[in-house]
Amino acid sequence: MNELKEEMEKRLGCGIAEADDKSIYRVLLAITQEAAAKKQAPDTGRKLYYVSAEFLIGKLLGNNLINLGMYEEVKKLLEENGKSLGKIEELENEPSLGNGGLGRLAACFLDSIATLGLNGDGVGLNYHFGLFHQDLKNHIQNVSPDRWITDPSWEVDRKTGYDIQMAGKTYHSHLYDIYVTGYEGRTNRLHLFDLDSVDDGIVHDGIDFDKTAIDKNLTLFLYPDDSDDDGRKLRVYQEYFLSANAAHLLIDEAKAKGADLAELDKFTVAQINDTHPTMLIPELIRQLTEEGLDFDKAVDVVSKICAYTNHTILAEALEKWPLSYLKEIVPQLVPIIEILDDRARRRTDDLSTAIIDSGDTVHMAHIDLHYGFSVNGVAKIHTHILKETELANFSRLYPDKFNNKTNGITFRRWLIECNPRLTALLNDKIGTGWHKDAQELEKLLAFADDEDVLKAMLQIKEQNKKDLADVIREKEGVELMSDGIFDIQVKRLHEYKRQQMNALYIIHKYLEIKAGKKPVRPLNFIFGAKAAPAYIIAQDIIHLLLLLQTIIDSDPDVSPYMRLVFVTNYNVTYAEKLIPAGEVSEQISLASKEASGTSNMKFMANGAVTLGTNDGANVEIRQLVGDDNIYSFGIDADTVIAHYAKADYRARDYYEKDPVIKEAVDFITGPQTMAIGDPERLNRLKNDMINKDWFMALIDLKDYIRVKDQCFADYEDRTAWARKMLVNTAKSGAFSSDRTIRQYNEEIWKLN
Ligand code: 26Q
Repeated sequence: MNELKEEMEKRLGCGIAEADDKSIYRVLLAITQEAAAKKQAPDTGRKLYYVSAEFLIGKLLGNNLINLGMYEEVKKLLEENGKSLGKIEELENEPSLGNGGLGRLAACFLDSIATLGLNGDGVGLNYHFGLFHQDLKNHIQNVSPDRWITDPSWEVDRKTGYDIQMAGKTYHSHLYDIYVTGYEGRTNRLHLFDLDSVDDGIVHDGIDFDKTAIDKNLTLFLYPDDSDDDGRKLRVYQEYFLSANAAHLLIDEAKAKGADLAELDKFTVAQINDTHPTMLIPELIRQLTEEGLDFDKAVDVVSKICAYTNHTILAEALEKWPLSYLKEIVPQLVPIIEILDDRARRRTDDLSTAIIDSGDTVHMAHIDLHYGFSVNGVAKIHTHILKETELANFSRLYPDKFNNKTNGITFRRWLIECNPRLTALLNDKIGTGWHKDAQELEKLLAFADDEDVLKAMLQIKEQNKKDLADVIREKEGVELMSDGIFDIQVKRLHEYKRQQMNALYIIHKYLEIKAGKKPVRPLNFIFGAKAAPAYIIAQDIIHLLLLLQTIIDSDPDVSPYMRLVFVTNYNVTYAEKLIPAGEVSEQISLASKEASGTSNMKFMANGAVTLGTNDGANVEIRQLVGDDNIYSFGIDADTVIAHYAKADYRARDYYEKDPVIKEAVDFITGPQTMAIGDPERLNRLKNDMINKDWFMALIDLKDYIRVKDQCFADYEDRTAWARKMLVNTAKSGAFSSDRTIRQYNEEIWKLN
């Protein structure tokens, strides 16, 4: 303690009590960086490269202090000097270098790789603007750029880079590293490639910019999911820039270890995170042939190095590029991709597995599937659907490549850091072994009938709810009812995730209250979500939710019994405040559509009870906790898939035949919403629900209402509810990303 105090004061040039928060942040950042640097380990043996277009790492100070074992000491020292570590942490901008689940998963994986002491780095892009900033005015989402890099920065300038050829021009990349600290483990790196000529000044009108000035915009923005056509070529530039830099880096590092490139697989393994870095495969082949390997040998060795993770079965999210784009931007890859296509065609008569189809479209996933040595889904049901349905043609061809790796989360950030109260209780009751072996959380089951522990769990939740209510009062100007239930749905806004179905439930409750049927306890419905700017129906759903917030708030008959708040700019930092306060975790995607979900795991660990469909990792949560400790509803994945196959789902039948459904849907364009909302948006949304409803919200609505009502009723038996909370936390260890990473390593990477 004294040592730390002296060190800080020396750097501050004054006493801690006299220093301002900004200076303290600067000094803590420097001390943390030095401590992290000391824990780097030599690059020996095989090394993993986790190549991803997204790393949603979140703020680093608190997380690094915890992982380096310095958090408590720093916190105490600051407190003694009248300073708050929490306040100082707020000074850091969140690096939002990801859209959602896929990017956050990559960040949890880096934490676990370092914690387990594995030799593995991340490779990504140094976007100047992370995921856009959202604000909500006039019941509409407005977006603005999120400039996150500030001085001081966590980035270490490596003062090195590579020449990358695109569209006949040479671009010189510039590498920055961020240290990745393991929990009581080693320090690895996240390598982020950038381009010096990128110009932040070309952004205008929100997040618009000239999409053709590649030298100025290449690494300017993280691409929002489902973005518009205009940016598609820029996306190809970004993907090649990422892949080519990754290829250079891993070849260079292998050479530095004295590798014979013909045996590169002995030194290197690359995990391709979704199709975004798929060009790594042809580019590695290209670079290896430039290094003197013959083509067949290059194909052979690359096929032993690259493994692919699939994160979605939504057809529209599987990347396909017109061959003409690739001819324009990466002509050097086209002959290679053509040969790869030709060879793949010789392996089978099945034209559906071709890389370049008859319309000259390049199917990126098909490159991974033919030339990767492993293909994994991210939850049992997801992998099953990939094998049996979406990728059945490939699993017949390559049955041994397919494997499942159910996603996980790091308990360091998603329990120790975000929920200190529950952490203290757990440490007290079952020790601290769970920090590194989350399965030890099962020890908590011994307290399932211990009244004191159950009471403590309820009390902690109450306190966390009050904390969240304070945050929401300050940030959103909304007063939640802390004595009521906190029901939370936070995730990207997408039709398949069905925030619109949750909205229909809320309308139904509103109408019940108006008709005199009051809930026994106040209900707080909390939403957080960003919608891709070009995704119109998603914007319409946000509009509806914001209108409902206003309507409920201004209705004195209803507002004493329920509240709705849509929080602004949902991100990792906000999630860390929301998740510890969650009581009902809304995981209501249409069965078969959510590959895994990971917020379901975070809520579970923090003692929320899942209200969910049999989709993604919800299925595994249900198996673990048992039917008494989860609320499941809705049609199953097989039924959904059969409806799509037969094209026999007609939303209108549900709307017309069931007065409860009709009443809720009609409310969307009723007088109350139309008086304050945008008729075009509301009409479009209602028409879509009746005439299309591609994600079948109306099929599941009645069952959802029934089970959600049951869930709220059961909440009244406080002891029984506390036991559900306890079982959820106790069983959540199965979803530690340490477990996931151990499985990746044992079955795919085989690092020594
Ligand atoms: C594609 C083309 C052009 C521009 C953007 C994109 C793009 C960007 C992001 C496509 C997809 C994404 C993100 C996908 C994603 O986050 N998937 C989620 O991955 C999680 C981790 O495996 C799962 O838990 C979620 O179920 C899955 O939705």
